[in-house]
Amino acid sequence: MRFEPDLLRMNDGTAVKTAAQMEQRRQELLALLEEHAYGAFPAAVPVRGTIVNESARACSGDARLCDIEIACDFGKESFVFPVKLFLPNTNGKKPLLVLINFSKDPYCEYVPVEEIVDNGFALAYLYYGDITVDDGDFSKGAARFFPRTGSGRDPGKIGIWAWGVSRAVDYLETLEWVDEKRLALIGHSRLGKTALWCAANDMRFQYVCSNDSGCMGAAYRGTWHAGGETVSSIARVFPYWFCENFQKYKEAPGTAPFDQHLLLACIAPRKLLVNSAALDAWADPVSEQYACVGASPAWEAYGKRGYLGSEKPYGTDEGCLQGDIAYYKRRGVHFLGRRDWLNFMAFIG
Ligand code: GTR
Repeated sequence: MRFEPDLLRMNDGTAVKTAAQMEQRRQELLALLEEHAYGAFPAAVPVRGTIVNESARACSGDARLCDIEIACDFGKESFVFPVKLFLPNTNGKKPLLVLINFSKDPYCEYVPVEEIVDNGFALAYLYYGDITVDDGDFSKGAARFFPRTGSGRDPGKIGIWAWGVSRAVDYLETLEWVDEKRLALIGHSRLGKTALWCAANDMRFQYVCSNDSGCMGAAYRGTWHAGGETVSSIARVFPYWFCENFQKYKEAPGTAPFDQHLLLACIAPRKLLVNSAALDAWADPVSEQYACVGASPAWEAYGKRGYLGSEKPYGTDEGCLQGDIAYYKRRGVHFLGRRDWLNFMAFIG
């Protein structure tokens, strides 16, 4: 199968053959996605983290729950947002799962906190609304620190949520128990799109798990299936998730100079798991699988294993967790559930 645009062709036409060339190509892809889709990734600022509250009772006493405030320094003003950290009472380095989620409360239907802790993982929990609101208002939360310039490439909300995740990691990565080789980012749906864009830019994440991220997440548009979300629809309904330039593709989606295998390729050479749900036609599971096939050459160019799964669409509760880019289709609907987490934890190991 041929994937367009050609991942392994540099802007000047040179074929990518080496890891060094792939790294250069990765920079071109990030620039392309900034310009046409997500907007410029907002710059880092100095960050301070403070534990403001601590409980030893989390998960029946198997974990400490730390309420952390992340203060981002914008000169005269700071932007402060909370992170909740579940830290298992085990010795030594621990893998850290960073989750950006929809609920203020981590004890919600999407997060099996006890099971995560029982498996030895620490969990850093961010509520996306604490970074900025999910609408077209750019005067609230972190968004107000990134004034709109009218350049067409001002970050959309996905870019601003992603920036918040990276600022939390500025603090979290300083904690001495963090196993930086197993620092992972997880997001579901629009926050799966956010996780992909964040990790594409933030090389500290060694693992990324996108769950049901769909259109403008992990779904390759060149293989769109009936019932799936389209660029025209997402640009119309959620214009503020993206930069203004993205609006050009609302009427002419076929002219967009990028597709989602290029976003996945920006995660290489690190490890990526694309998780889908069989009954989630809107996120187009089959096209999510194809995007993994299409992105695989980026891993291979880095000398990694790439995608080792099937090219034929998987059935329900099937996939391949081997390889550095993995895909799995679980049974059920659009949801971030226990079985998704079991996959993430098996993948990260
Ligand atoms: C839908 C949107 C999808 C997906 C989802 C979600 O309405 O069309 O792209 O992001 O929301 O985030 O739950």
